[in-house]
Formats: sequence, C-alpha cells, structure tokens
Amino acid sequence: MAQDANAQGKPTNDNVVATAREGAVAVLTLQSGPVNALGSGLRQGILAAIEAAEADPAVKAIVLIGGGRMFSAGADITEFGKPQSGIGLPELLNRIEAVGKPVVAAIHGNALGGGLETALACHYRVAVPSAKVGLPEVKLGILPGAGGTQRLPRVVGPRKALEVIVGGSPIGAKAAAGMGLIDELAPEDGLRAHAVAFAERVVAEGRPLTKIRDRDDKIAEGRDDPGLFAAFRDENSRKTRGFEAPEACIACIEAACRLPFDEGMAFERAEFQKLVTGTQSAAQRYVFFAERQAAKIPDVPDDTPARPIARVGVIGAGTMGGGISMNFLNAGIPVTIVETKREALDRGLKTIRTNYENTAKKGRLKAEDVETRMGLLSDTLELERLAECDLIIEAVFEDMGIKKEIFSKLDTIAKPGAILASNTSYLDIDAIAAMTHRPADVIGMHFFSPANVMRLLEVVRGEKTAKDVIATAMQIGRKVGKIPVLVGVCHGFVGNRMLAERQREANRLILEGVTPWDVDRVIYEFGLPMGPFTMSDLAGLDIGWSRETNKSESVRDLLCEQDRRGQKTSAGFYDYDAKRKATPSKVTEEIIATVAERQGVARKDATDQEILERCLYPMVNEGAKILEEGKAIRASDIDIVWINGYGWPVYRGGPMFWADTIGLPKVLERLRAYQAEYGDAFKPSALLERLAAEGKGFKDL
Ligand code: TC6
Repeated sequence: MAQDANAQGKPTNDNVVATAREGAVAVLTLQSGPVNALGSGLRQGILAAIEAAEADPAVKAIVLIGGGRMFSAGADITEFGKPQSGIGLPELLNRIEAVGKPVVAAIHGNALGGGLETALACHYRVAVPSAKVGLPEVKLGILPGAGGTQRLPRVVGPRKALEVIVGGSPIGAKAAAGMGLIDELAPEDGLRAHAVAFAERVVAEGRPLTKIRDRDDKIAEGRDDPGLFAAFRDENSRKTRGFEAPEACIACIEAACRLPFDEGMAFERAEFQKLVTGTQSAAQRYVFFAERQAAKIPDVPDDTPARPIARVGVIGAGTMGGGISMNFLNAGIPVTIVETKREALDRGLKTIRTNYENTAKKGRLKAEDVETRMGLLSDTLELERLAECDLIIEAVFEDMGIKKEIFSKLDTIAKPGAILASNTSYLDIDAIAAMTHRPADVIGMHFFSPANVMRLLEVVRGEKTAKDVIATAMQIGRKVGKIPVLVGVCHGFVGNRMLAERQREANRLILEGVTPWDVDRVIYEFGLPMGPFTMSDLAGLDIGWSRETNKSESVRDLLCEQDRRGQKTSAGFYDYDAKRKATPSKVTEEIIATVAERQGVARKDATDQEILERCLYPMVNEGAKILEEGKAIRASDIDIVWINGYGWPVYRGGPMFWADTIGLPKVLERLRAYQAEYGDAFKPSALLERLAAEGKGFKDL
C-alpha cells in the first residue's frame, strides 16, 4: 500500500506518521501538512503505525497527536467524488477503536470533521485549551460519515449533538471538556508530555478501554423524548431551507438513538453516500475551495508587502459609512469618521452606538466592549483630520461630481502612501483616481449593505492601482472578516452589473402581467433570500430617483410619486404592516397595468421555469462577458461574489457553477430562444458560445 501511495505522488506511510517511544507509550505523530487532511496516504500511515504499536509487546498505550499546526482538519475534501484508495476512514476508525491497548488522542489547533471522528474513535481525548473541535461537514453538504453522527450523541447526548453537527460550528476545547467530549485539558505548551503522562496513568490504574460505541446512557434522552427532533427541525427550518445535508444529519442522530451501533453506522453510511454523490455537496465543496482561490491574484503574489494600516478614515456617516466603520472598530482598528454637517454626524454616531447596544442586549457583545469600540471612533467635520489616516474610504452619495471633488481634496490632505478608496457601487474608479496626483494609491472597496454584516468586499482594481495597494486592501478586508474578491472597473463591477440584468428582466416580466409576487416567489423558492421586488422595497425605491428628473415612466417612478418608496414608507411594491410583514398590493398591480398599457406591452403568461430562466440566464451570460473582458479573474470569483453579497444559495454553488450543472448548451439554447422573442438583451456572449461548442463549462477555464 505504501508503494501504491508513493506511485500516486503521495507521501509514504513512513513519513506521514512518525512513531516515537516514550517509555511504554508509542507516540504517533501525524505529519501530513498543512492540515493533516486524512487522505489515503495518511489513513494507510495511521493504520500501519497503529498495527505496529499494537503488535509491539513493549508498547502499553498509544498517543495519537498532530504535528504542525493542528491535529487534523478531517477527510481530504479533494478525494470526495473519486474512487476510494486503500482503507476508508470509517473502517480505519473502527480498527483504532478495537485496538487492545488504550489509544489517547492529543489535540491542538483543530480537530474537525474526520479529525474529531478519529479522536472519538480513540479511548480517551486530551486537548489544549486553545484547541477547536467540531463536525463542520454539513457546511460541505455532507455529514460526519465516519461514525461522527453515531459516536458524538453517545458522548454529549442528542440535543448537543444536533447543535454541533447541524450547526457545524467548531467549539473551544474548554466547552468541549464541559460536555465530556474532552477528558482532560493539557497545558498550552505541554500537550505531548501531558498526553503521555495521561496514557501512563490509564495503564497504571488499569482503567478500562472505554469505547464510545458501547455507551448508551446519553442517547436515552433521544429515545425518551423523540419530540426533541421535531422541535429542532422546526426551530432551524429557516436556516436549513433548501439544504439536504441538515435533514440527513438529524435523521442519523435519530438513528443513533434508535438503532444498535452497527446498524446506526450502516444508516449513516447510506445517508453519507447519497449526499456525497449529489449536486449540493459538489457545489458546497466547490465553494470551499473557491473562497480560498479568491484570495490568490496571479500578478500580486502572496508575499507582496502590504502597507501598514493603523488608522482608517471614513467619509460619510450614513448607512454605508457607519457600517463600514464598524468593521474596523470591531477589529480594534481606530476610525476617524467625517461628515459635512453636525446633525448627520450625530445621527450616524447614534446609529453605530445603537447597533452595538442591540448586539450587547442579545448577549453577543459585552457591555464594556461597546465602550471600547466607540472609544476607537473619532468624529469630525473637517476633512483635514484625515491626514492621520493610512486608509481613507469615501462612502458618500453616488454622484461622480461629489466623488471627484472629494478625491481632489484628499490628494492635498492625505499623507504620502495613504490608500484612497471609494465605496462606489457603480462608478469609474479610474475617473476618480484621475482627480489625484497619485492614481496608484486609489482603489475601490465596495462593501455590501448592511456593511457590518455582509461578508463580500469587491476590491476594484483601477488601471493604475499599485500592487501593494491591492495586497493591502485584500489583506485588511480579510482582517476585518470579509471575503474580498478582486474585480475590474466596469459599470456595477461584478455583482451589481449582473444584478442589473435580473432587474431588467424582472421589470419586463411584470409589465407582461406576471405579478411581482410571483417573480419574488420563484426567486425565493430557487433559494435566494428574497426576490427582486422585495429587495427593491428593502433598499428603498427612491435610490437615485427624484421628482424633478424622473418622468412618471416606469412602475418605480409611479410608486415613488405616490410615496410608495419601500419598507421605510410602509408601502412600495408591497404593502407593509407595523411588523413589516409584506402583502401584495392592488395599487401596485394597477400601476403596473397602466404602465404596460402606455408602453404597449402585450400581456402574457409565463411559467415558473420561464420566470427563472429569464431572470437568471442573462446574469450567467453577463458573468461570461465579465470573464471575457477580464473584469473577474475566474468564474469561481463571480460565484463567491454572488454567494456572499446577494445570498445566492451556496448549495447551488453560484451562478456560474449552476450554469455548468445545467449544461452550457442548454443555457445557450434558451438564451437564443429568448433573444429571438425579446431581442439582444439575451444575445449570448462569445465565451458562452465557445464553451458550449467545445462541450466545456466555466469550470474548465
Ligand atoms: C470530513 O472530514 C468528512 C468525514 C467523513 C468521511 C467519511 N481537505 O483553510 P486554510 C487546504 S469533511 C483538503 O487556508 P486555515 C486548504 O484548501 C472535512 N484540503 O487554513 C488550503 O489549501 P491551499 C471536514 C484542505 O489555517 C490549506 O489546506 N473538515 C482541508 O485558514 C490550508 O487551509 C472541514 O470542513 C481538507 N479537509 O484554516 C475543515 N482543509 O493552501 C476544512 C484545508 O492550497 N478546513 N485544506 O489554499 C478548514 O476549515 C480550515 O482549513 C481550517 C484551517 C480551519 C482547518
């Protein structure tokens, strides 16, 4: 087997697991960096080392410990969907559990997924307090398929197991010890010695080989109160909507309570197989790697030195400016916020404070942290104060004239080397940069609303933006918890440029007689958090609208004229009650009919499938044009934009991945059909035509 692995270019068993002896304890160190993913090479290595230690009469106990940064990040995600080579993880873990000598897992860094499942197959677990353990498989569209759904409930009970497995978030070692998942905490810098001493104690005291499979005290709770599963499903239905894996996880934990261990394992295996071969898991695994890919910029290597950012300036204390500031305050970076009028500044400061206080009320922030964060915020009416900032982000009204004026002033104020960023969501960064004598320092940093919550950050590279400015924007973005994606200058960049396609078609559909509620329903059922009209109502219909310049031409114009400006006026496309619950509006339907008649749009029916295709295929087509023009580095970057900026369902992998799953020839055929009926808005891009003709997908670019 070692030779097989070698032939595939994988490390040999000899070096992926190092065996050392400390007295009667064999210490097996996993050393398959960077994360000790349990690929076939490492699995074989562990098996060989465990069997050798078991066979050695001088060895009385075994410690399994991770070398490098962590114990193990779990199964090797790149192996899913490929034929298995060598022993499978469930079989390996059963083998470890059956070893006739105590096996102790010694955990530092992370023990995630198959990593924690490995620890659960050991007879004992010790960990340093900073370690994190968890079963995040659900986030990859699968379930802990190496016994995790059967062993964890036996240790922590089904209620906690549901939280850990269906929630997927890791927990700290101290909390894990509190649940009985970790037997003992070890000193932060003495894990190995502690684990060896622990193993010696187990041997000396003649403690039994506790096998989790044999325990059934904790799962009694699930048998006595089967209603707990229904209640859990109910509580989490909003979060799990559309996903297949959470339900499979719940079913497996139910099975753990109901069935003998081996039958439960068989149930888990069958559920795992269904998920791992499905489209959702393929999409979610793709997103895992796509997110990491987005950080890589071919001509800006990882080691490009970033500029130090000790203080950030934010121009504008409106919704965006306030939200943007909060990101930096949360990360402990001081912010100077500027407004032109005292009133607007005070309003902005108050909103930030209220946001923090509300978070504190929900118990997600300590009261003293509210003050610490507010203490990092300086406010001023003088732009000159930005001279002390290393990064200045302009977040004012979308008006090129105002932005140009601000940047020409900043040019005289900002210190040399300061990065000048605009939060514009559409405008030309190059035109803004041209107002300064330092276009290399100018960049777009487009946050998404609410800016303190949404994870996407479009980093917009201007024609002259310096590489270290790009590296700094990407790095600071990650530091404040965002997922930065590098995009090029074009109207609306990646996200809003594609969104405009959807909006245009949605507007056309309602003039043809499809109701806004039907368009929204189809988009919602597809998995997005809301449809285009709910979204417009939420954002405010009057963004960019004014009574003077807009001429009662569109449905939006007429709605605004009647003061139906969205949720904030309790009426927009929908009517809203005091609790912001939306109901379809007759007034809106009448307005739509009036506009349709004026414009001579023929009324006709559309199926849900047509609504979906007409809203989403032009987005895919636009994504292809974005790639053609080099405004996004890769198709997966576009998908990351849509998942993190607009709530595209992660189980569909983003619009470009989704198009690949449909098949580009099919998408092309539908675009052509719509082009014949509705004109060139549907004209397929050259890239889409080419890929379809070559039998390829966006994944092959
Ligand atoms: C499972 O266990 C199922 C079991 C049942 C089986 C029957 N596999 O994230 P980083 C790569 S499912 C393969 O940048 P960090 C990653 O792509 C698994 N590769 O590091 C990156 O590669 P690049 C359940 C993996 O310190 C490099 O390692 N486990 C895996 O920021 C470094 O990663 C999870 O879902 C993997 N499992 O974060 C945990 N993990 O350099 C997944 C990482 O070529 N992993 N890589 O770009 C993580 O969440 C994080 O990696 C981390 C470390 C928190 C462990």
